[in-house]
Amino acid sequence: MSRTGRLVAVSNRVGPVRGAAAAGGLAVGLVDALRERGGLWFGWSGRTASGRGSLRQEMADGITLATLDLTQQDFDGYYSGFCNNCLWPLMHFRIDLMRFEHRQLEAYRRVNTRFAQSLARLLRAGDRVWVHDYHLIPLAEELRRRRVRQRIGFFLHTPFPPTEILSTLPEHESLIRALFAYDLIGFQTEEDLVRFQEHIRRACGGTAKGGVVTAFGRELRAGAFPIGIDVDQFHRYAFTAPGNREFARMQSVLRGRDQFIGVDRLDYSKGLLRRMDAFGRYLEGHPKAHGKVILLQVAPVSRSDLIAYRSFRQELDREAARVNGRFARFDWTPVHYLNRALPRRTLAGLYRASRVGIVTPMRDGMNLVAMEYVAAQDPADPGVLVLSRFAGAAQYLREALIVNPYDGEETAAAMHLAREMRIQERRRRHEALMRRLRARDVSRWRRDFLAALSEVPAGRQGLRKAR
Ligand code: GDG
Repeated sequence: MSRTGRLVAVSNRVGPVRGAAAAGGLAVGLVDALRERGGLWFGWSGRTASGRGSLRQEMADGITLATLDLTQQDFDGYYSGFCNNCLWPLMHFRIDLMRFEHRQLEAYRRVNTRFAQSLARLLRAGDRVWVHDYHLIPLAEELRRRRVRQRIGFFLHTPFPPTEILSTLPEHESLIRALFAYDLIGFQTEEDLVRFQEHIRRACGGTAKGGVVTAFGRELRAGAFPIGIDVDQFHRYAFTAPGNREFARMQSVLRGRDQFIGVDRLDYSKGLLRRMDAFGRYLEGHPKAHGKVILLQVAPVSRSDLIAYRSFRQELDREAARVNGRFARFDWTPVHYLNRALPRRTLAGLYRASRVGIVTPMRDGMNLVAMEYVAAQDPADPGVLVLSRFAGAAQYLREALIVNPYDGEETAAAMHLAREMRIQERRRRHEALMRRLRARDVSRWRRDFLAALSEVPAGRQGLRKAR
């Protein structure tokens, strides 16, 4: 491995570098890695422009940010269209919501080609390229066409669907084939890795032994690299200003009431409707909790240009209103529901003030909120995490109360159990969960992935023929 080479990260969006804390776990993890050796971060600027525009480069905190604008047409076809309206539902097993249009797939390919054209010119010998997520599956293939020989790794932040689901996507074969231009592919969990290997065996006539996968006359490495958070940093957020001020403020507002908290982008994969329903069931089954418990749901609006998201939001509004209409009293509103994003440190204080963390996605690659909730707790008097078995995080956070979100009664029962749990049991579970968070934190994620990328046997990267 070249110790001198840069790390080149590529993601759909290039996030802010300063105050990256505001942008969520992934940006924090990447920024640290890029800072270590003066890396490059390449991707979309987040802006649309009338023309194609040219590559913009700027320095921030020792990191080179290289960004491109998208045309409105590319934004609609690539980002809103193929990425968010087709691949995202597919990856979350929601083929009922998947909308496929050939011209959107073309826009997806066009943007990936454009990214590759610009990026290829910026690369130096010895660089390691780390591409993120489903937006950029064809990128390596396009780079290889431009004679890029550096090591290129890919990390999928979402789940990898089973072959029956994946094969509903027209042209899925060309996307999977494109993955074989990477040297290393990382998944969130062993389950995702196994589904990928199964697909290669069953649908592509390939082989998968250990981490070595062959198909289409090519070979790559694949592994599970569960993402984590910066545990100590997040804990600090909850216990220092302004997080601790928000905690105190929340406590005085709660006046002894117990708070359940949910924090999710407003997305159908996050299980918000069924969560509201389960909370209603909990209140129905536990009249003594009336007036004493509230559910705070922070759900910043996302992808609101898509119909699936707009109608989902309306349904959720109705469901929250239904629970409130049914149970509220003049001095108590059970569901507090916000569509605004809050600063990260405020969130930390709110997690700390919450007796129960409710993380019940129907399907989720990992779920960082589950980890943040645990990290923000007071070890002397920690809250309890209720976690869906369909979040990747459930593979690791075994001491949470694991539920099946399709079972409203089970979820309601877990809410009750969590609220009633005795302090010794809460401490025991929290301690164990913190050990797990520390063992798989965000720096281990990037260390393990980059080490595995460096260990890919040297050769003609991406052109390695299967033996
Ligand atoms: C994808 C995968 C995978 C949320 N609301 C606010 C806010 N957030 C932050 C959270 C957390 C992040 O956004 C969300 O991360 P998740 O992991 O929960 O979910 P996705 O956004 O769907 O992320 C997922 C992840 O990638 C990483 O690989 O775990 O499975 O779907 O950090 O705190 N942050 C602020 N205000 C909010 O209101 N500041």
